[in-house]
Amino acid sequence: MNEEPNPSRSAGLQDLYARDPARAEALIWGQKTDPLSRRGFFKRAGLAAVTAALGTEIVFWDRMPPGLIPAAFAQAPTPFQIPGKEGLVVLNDRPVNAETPAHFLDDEVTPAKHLFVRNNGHAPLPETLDPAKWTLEIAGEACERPAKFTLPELKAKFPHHTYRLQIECGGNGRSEFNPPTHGNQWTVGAVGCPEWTGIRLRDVLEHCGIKENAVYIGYRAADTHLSGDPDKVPISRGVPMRKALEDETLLAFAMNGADIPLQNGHPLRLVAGGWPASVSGKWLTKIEVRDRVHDGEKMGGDSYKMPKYPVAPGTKVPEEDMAIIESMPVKSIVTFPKSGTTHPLGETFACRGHAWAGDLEVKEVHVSIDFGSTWVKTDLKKPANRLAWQRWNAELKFPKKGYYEVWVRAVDAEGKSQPMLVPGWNPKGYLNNACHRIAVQAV
Ligand SMILES: Nc1nc2c(c(=O)[nH]1)N[C@H]1C(S)=C(S)[C@@H](COP(=O)(O)O)O[C@H]1N2
Ligand SMILES: [Mo]
Repeated sequence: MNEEPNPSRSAGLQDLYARDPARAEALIWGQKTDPLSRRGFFKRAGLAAVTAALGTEIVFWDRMPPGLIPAAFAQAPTPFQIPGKEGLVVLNDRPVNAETPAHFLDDEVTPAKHLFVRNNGHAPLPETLDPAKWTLEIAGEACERPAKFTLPELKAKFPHHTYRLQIECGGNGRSEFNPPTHGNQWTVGAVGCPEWTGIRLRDVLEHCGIKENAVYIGYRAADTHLSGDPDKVPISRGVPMRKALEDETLLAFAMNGADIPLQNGHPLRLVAGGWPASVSGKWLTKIEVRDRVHDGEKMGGDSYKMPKYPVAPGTKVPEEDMAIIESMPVKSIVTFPKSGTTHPLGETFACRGHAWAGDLEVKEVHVSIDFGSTWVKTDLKKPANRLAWQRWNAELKFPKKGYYEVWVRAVDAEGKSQPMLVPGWNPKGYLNNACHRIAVQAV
């Protein structure tokens, strides 16, 4: 960052800027900086940059409330961009939540720039994420020999594995529930399938010894609570031992052959594909082997839980009637063409997308151009490996000029298929796996 000396700053503060910019920013803005929220952007950009952007001095800058976005920027013509990301739709900047429009998910392996971001708190400051110094602690009541490793030690000690693993936020699709439920109003894009490289969680846990009474693992991470309270953590979830010990459950240190993007958990994250992505802890510092169901933040209440029985929309469900979400339901998406396209009537209409089904494989994918009256089976590829999403392709003909919708519906290996409309309402708006559809005009 190019920090021009700013005469409006006191000499002491300028000195601190030179030595410890994050601390200086924190002093100015009154809280830990978050490099990627829009507010954080201004914080890190520094007063000089904000002033330059405004084109005029902020006269009472030292009295600005922490985190205030100058009102001049409220109608900013250029939408907020997360560094390293492209084309994402930002739903929230505190914490940062951004989803990927369907047509940007067309690649078989989701590129780093197009992987969604779901933060529950403030991401750690980039300068604290040094892979050479990063440590991971293995502990918990059900761990035989608790230990602490540096990331270079982990990389040297355990075999590396690479898998394409699909991660999807449990709340993906939430925006369609009625009555609306609290949380990010995701449409379809809180999902992706990058290629992850790391070591098996199993290898490390077995090295440290798993006691017989182990039932769950829980993760701890380096991000901080939105309130700034150091005693609170934004999220600490986990999975039962059977998922923790699967071949594909990775402590990942690379994504698509490069460092994991900052916002996606660099330098180390857990990846447990096919389950709500909230179990895939980013900026991982510790794994606890628990003798009980992990009781970290967002494991309790109705977080990432579904009613054990169908409930009428709007029902308040008692906590004991809620069950933790495990494998995600079958789902599919049209990634090409982009919704709203026009197509010459006489020509074959080629479309494609992906399908996934939690821990299961997808057996069939069908498309419909008549609002679900008739369905055509698509050409569906095998997954690159277990827990990767699968490519489907279809070629269609439109009978005459006019407006069409292409609907897609997948069926999992156990014969379960996606609902055409929004499935069972639930208090937190999870697991909407309704058919995706795109609009096409035949001309
Ligand atoms: N440490 C930490 N890990 C986390 C989160 C978080 O806020 N902090 N969010 C979780 C949730 S709810 C989701 S959906 C995924 C999102 O992963 P991504 O941001 O890499 O797409 O990360 C999970 N892991
Ligand atoms: Mo999530």
